[in-house]
Amino acid sequence: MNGNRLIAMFLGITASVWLGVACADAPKEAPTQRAGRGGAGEAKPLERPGLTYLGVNDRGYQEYRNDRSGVVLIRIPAASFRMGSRHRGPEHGPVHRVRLSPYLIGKYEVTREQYKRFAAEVDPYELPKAGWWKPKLNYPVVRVSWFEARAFCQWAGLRLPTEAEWEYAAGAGEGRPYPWGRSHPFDGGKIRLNCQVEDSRFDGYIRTAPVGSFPDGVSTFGAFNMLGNVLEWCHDWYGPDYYKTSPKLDPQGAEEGEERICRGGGWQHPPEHFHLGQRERTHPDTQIADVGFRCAMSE
Ligand SMILES: [Ca+2]
Repeated sequence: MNGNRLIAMFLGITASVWLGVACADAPKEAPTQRAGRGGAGEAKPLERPGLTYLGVNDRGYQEYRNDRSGVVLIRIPAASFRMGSRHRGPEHGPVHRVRLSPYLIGKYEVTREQYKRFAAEVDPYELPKAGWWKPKLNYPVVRVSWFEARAFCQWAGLRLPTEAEWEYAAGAGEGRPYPWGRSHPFDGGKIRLNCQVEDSRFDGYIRTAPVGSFPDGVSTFGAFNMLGNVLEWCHDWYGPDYYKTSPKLDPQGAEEGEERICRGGGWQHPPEHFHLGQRERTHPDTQIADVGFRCAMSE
């Protein structure tokens, strides 16, 4: 399976340093670097046909339901952050500043139930067989190509996230290796992601896990399974030098290419594989057992 997949991994830490300048009249509080935290929760809710406002989540961000698909979306404020990794080879850098317009991103990976709803309405799509095991409908859909993932999103009135949107939704631009912070995925007796270890039942699941599993691994914005469970297709073509030339505002990926970006690592990867700066890529026709997707939309 790994033979037909070209994977680039990058482990590294994107350190961003905030420099404050003290002066006599300045407030004593340490400035926060948690970009946008709570900001979306206080904003006036969006009013869009087919989008139902669900309220503010426990992280302070607004959530919505896409009525056609049932996909739950988190509203992410406009942001400026440092994207990429400086420690894992030239393809994954340079670390560069990116600005994002406000957007919404799936709280969970798209489920088999949601994909089944799409496949029932749109020919010629079918709910893929998971393969040698039979996950329930609340598990992430896998074995879907980039084209199938895009077709689902278009049916729902949504789209795939860009790589930049994915990275910011996962890490909030805080320069840390994991959505939850800096602790190793298994520190403190917790298991924060679904991955592959020698004892395949260690994290409770031999293969994929239901979406919304591993609540200790949730992101700043309240998104689940950004790392682990299934890799997630992004919109972008992969280009080895793209980070050197990408536009600062809302980068969309290379103009052309042979592989599409997917992010976040999957259940077949070992714990040391996971890092928010890690990029992976594969041919858009690929249908494999650890690649799924989540949706996004522009605000
Ligand atoms: Ca995932």
